[in-house]
Amino acid sequence: MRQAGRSLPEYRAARGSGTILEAIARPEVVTEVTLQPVRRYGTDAAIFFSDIVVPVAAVGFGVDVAPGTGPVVPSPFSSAADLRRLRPLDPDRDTPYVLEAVRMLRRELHVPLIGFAGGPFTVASYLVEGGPSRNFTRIKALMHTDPVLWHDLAERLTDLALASLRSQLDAGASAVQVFDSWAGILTPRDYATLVLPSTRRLFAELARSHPAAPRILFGVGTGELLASMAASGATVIGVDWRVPLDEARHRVGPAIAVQGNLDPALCLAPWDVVADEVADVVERAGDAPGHIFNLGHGVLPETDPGILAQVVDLVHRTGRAGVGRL
Ligand code: 1CP
Repeated sequence: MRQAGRSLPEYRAARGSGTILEAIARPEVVTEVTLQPVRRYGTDAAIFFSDIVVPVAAVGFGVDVAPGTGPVVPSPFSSAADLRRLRPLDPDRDTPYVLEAVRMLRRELHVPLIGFAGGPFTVASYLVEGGPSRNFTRIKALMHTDPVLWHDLAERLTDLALASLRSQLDAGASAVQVFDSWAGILTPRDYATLVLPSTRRLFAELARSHPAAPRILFGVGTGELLASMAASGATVIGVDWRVPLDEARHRVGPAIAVQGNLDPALCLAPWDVVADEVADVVERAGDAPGHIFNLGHGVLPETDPGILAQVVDLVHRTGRAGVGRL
C-alpha cells in the first residue's frame, strides 16, 4: 500500500516542514516514516520511504520534488549532450543516507523491507517532460524521432536503477519493486520494443547478483502490457484495478505471482462495499503461484486510516495463510 503512511497524522509530524528530498536524506525520519504504516496496520512488508527521482537527483541531474506537484526538472533532457548529466551512481558516496536508513530498518523491522527504483520510462518521462505529464508528448516524440538517443537514455537510467537496487539489497532490503508507473501510456509495440529490453536487462542483472530477492514490476493502466511485462524477468507483476486478477493471471502466465489490485477509490465507500471487493480480489487471485494483496495504486490522501486497518485485518483473516509472505 504505497503512501499508506502519507495520510497518517503521525506522518506529517515526523516529516516536518522541509521538502520531501530533505526528509528522504534524513535516515531517522525515513526509518520512522517507513515503520509507521507497519505499526498501525500490521502489514506483512514495508515499502522503503524514498522517491523514484532520488538516484537522478543524487548524480546532480537537477531535479526537485515540489509539494503538491511531484518531480520538477527546470532544465529538461533534450539532446545527447544531456547524457553527461547522468553519470553512474556510486551509492556509498551519492546516497549514503539511503543505505543507513535501510540498515536501521533492517534492525527495527520484523517484516521484509521492499526497496525500490523507478522504471526507465517513468523516470525518463520526468526528465524529458520537465515534470508530471498528461499526454507524454515530448518523451514519445523523442522515442520516435531519435531511437538511438532514447536507447542511450534508457540504458543510463537502467544503470542508475540497478546500482541503487543492488545497494538497497546489500544493505538489507529483502525484495525490490520497479515502479514503471506510467508505462501504460505506451502502445504494446512501443513498450515491447522501446522499454522492455532495458527492463529485461535490469532484472537479469538483479537475478544474477541477488537470485533470492523477489522482483516486482508495477505500472498503472498496463492491462494491454501485462504479457510483455511478464517477459521482463520480474517474479511478480503488479496489476491495477482495471483488470480482474483472474484475467491478469491469464495474461501473465502460470509462472508469475501477481500483486494488487483493490481500487484505491473504493476505500472511500462504506465498509460493507469495501469488504465485498476485498473478498472478490482474494477470490480472483486464487492460490498459485502467489498473490501479494495490495491496492491497485497508492492510497488516496482522503482515505480514512480506519478503513485500511479493517482491510488489512480482513485480508489476514480470509487470505490463504503463508501464500503472501515474501
Ligand atoms: O511531500 C510529500 O509528502 C509529497 C508526496 C510524495 C511522497 C510521500 C512524493 C512526491 N513522493 C513520496 C514518497 C514516495 N514516492 C514513495 C515512498 C513510499 C510511500 O510513501 O509509501 C514511493 C514508493 C514513491 C515512488 C514514486 N514517486 C512513484 C512511483 C509510485 C506510484 O505512485 O506510481 C512516482 C510516479 C513518483 C513521483 C512522485 N513523487 C511525488 C509525487 C506526488 C509523484 C507523482 C507525480 C505525478 O503525478 O507524476
